[in-house]
Amino acid sequence: LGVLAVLLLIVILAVVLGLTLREDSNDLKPTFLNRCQQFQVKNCQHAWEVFQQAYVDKDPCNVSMEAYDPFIEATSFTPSCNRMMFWSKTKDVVHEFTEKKECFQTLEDTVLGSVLDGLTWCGKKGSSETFTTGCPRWTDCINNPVRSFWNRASAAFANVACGNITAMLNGSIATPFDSSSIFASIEVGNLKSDKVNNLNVVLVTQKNVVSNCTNQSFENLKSKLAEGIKFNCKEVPETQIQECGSDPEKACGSCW
Ligand code: AVW
Repeated sequence: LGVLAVLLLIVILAVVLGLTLREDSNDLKPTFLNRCQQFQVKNCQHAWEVFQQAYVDKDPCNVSMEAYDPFIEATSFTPSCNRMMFWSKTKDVVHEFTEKKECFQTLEDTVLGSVLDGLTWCGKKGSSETFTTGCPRWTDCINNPVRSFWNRASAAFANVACGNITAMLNGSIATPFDSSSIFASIEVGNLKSDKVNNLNVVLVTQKNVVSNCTNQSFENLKSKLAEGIKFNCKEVPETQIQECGSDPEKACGSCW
């Protein structure tokens, strides 16, 4: 009887472990739903189904930005004017800051960006499943499901931007406004002059300053901005941003 009990225990452990591993290898749906439920969204299950329709049963190198239109509509968000934060090549510093201080909101802090931040997914022709491994990487092909999603979501975020908006760019690289980035190729061109007054660039500098606000790439930025949107730029040390984020006494407007 003792041996039987031990065998039974082993079988149960194996089944539990197997199920856990299975969920780990394909965990997009639970992650999506968990993150979605952190926001006041009425129907996250519906959002998941609309999202999936963009890429399931499709060649993973042939998913267009437009395929996500129904999902973008289903998760429509109200923009917080004067608080919208864009970024390029500053992912860590910007999110560390917006997580600590509620002053600004990036796309990844909204439900639309939050549910998919850091994840990889794709479909396959002839299958109704979502895969999280074996998917094309960012540059493997242009029309991959992840890249098309971020392009589409970024266009939507920029389209509704309003008031004074901020962009954290990287002063430790030679071209802070890089024309191949999403910020340069999608977001700036989608800003509407009847809604956006100012674009305030915060150029994040480290000990080794490579670029300042007179950088040539900002001429390119200004030429891409719709007429009527004013451009400002300020060089701000990364340490100052980190300190301001950690100091609860410091008001949002006085960080830089
Ligand atoms: P970024 P963006 N391989 O820092 O302006 C893999 O250049 O483009 O900023 N992943 C990549 C690659 C690549 N070659 N290029 C970009 N990525 C992914 C949405 C990667 O996850 C917000 F609203 C990287 O961390 C911002 O204003 C991320 O794209 C704007 O778009 C950002 O690349 C930031 O896009």
